[in-house]
Amino acid sequence: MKLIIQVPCYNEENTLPAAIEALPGEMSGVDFIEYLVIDDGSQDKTAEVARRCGVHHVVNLSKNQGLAAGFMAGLDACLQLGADIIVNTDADNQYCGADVEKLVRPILEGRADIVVGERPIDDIEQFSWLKKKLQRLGSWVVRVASHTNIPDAPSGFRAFSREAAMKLNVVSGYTYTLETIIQAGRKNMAIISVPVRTNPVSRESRLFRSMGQYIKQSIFTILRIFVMYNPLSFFLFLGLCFFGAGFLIGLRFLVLMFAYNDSTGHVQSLLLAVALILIGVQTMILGLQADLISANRKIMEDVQYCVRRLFYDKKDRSALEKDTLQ
Ligand SMILES: Nc1nc2c(ncn2[C@@H]2O[C@H](COP(=O)(O)OP(=O)(O)O)[C@@H](O)[C@H]2O)c(=O)[nH]1
Ligand SMILES: [Mg+2]
Repeated sequence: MKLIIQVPCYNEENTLPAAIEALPGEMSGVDFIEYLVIDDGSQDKTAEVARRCGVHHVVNLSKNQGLAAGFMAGLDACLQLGADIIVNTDADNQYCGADVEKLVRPILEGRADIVVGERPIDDIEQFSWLKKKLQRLGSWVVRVASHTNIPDAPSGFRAFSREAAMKLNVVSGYTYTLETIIQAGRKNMAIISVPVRTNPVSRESRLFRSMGQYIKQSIFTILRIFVMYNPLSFFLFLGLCFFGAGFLIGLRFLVLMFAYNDSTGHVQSLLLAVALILIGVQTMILGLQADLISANRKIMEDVQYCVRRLFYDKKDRSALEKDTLQ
């Protein structure tokens, strides 16, 4: 059983040593623990510091690609290195390294495919009231969209089984945290949450430079996730709103014309009614098209999973074939 703990990094030379130091070196039920750092085009000495701290693998991305791409590059490397379990943690030592075991245990016991660490958000003094509320709102939207009950969706402290890591796929360039939970829920993976401890915040967030940016990104991400994973209901709802408004305005026109014999004027409202009804119908058709695209996406994801299995488990497969032939 091999556990690889991956740490996505962007200019983390100052906090990385403390984060690595806190990680466990051994664990019951695990034969090997290795650390992997993703150096996402850092301008400082992140990679050098990582090696000095005893990190076993460093994935170098020559240009900064953002956290989601860094996370996926890490997963890819861990799978290639034969990890049975992959843990993701932050380089700012935000999460308590000793709690890695709490994340890994349910996977070792076969109770979960993905385990998300739940931070005591209300007790984190450095998080503003607004940030706490936005995190709660984001988590709620993710719970609704994913049909899971993960209380802390933006948490980056999590563990994945090899099988789960092979099924994941992140489209958003900005964050992987919300999208992966939704995929896990939709693909019927066993995803659970365990409470974890956090350390005091050691520096400002690298992901959000200001509250305005945080709000903008959160709303955009949540909206995008909703449209991406529920296109039919989203566009049908939107289309029905337009259609309903057009219908009511059109009805008013007809009532005025037939019940009150008022056929003068009201051309503007008739035009508005027709335009709204047309927009409504078009939007609903868009929903059907988006639904077809999302069905295609599911097929593509299945194909991608098969390709990954063939690619990553080639060695296991040839061993298996040898066994069967003998
Ligand atoms: N690969 C990659 N990782 C990043 C980037 N920006 C931040 N990170 C890493 O993502 C993790 C979370 O960042 P952090 O600033 O602590 O965000 P917060 O905890 O959500 O406020 C840390 O390990 C960062 O080094 C980036 O552009 N690329
Ligand atoms: Mg952090």
